[in-house]
Amino acid sequence: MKKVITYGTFDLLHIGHINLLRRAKALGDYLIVAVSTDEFNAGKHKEAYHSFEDRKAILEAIKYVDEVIPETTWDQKIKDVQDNNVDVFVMGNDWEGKFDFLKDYCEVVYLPRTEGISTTKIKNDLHLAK
Ligand code: C2G
Repeated sequence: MKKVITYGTFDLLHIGHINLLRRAKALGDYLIVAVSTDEFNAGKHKEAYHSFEDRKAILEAIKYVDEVIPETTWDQKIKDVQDNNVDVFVMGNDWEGKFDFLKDYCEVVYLPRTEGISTTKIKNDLHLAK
């Protein structure tokens, strides 16, 4: 069984997230998503609208996703890859090159981002909505 892993906040779920998850799953048979905890997000200077528990439950409801684990630190990736026998690590290409150190442990794939959508854009557009 070919196992794939990806990481992210996945707040205000949108088509960019779904495209990423669909394409990540297509690279194997089993997709693990490590979703950022609220505390970890604070470290990314991000404050998610949905709580960790809700973002986890939302991801678990997506047919491409087989398992959701917490992302609590930047440096858990090697251990996650080893502990879960992961074959492929996938991220959107806004992270191009940032996780190449994982190439010693698994395949590393950066996928093109979906243009024109982001959680930040949604928040800004809603804020401007009258
Ligand atoms: N994404 C995408 N297209 C978009 C928006 C996001 O392909 N229009 C991808 C991102 O590249 C990422 C995933 O969807 O691979 C999740 O995006 P975020 O929730 O913004 O994740 P991020 O804050 O980048 O956290 O350790 C890694 C970090 O946890 C990644």
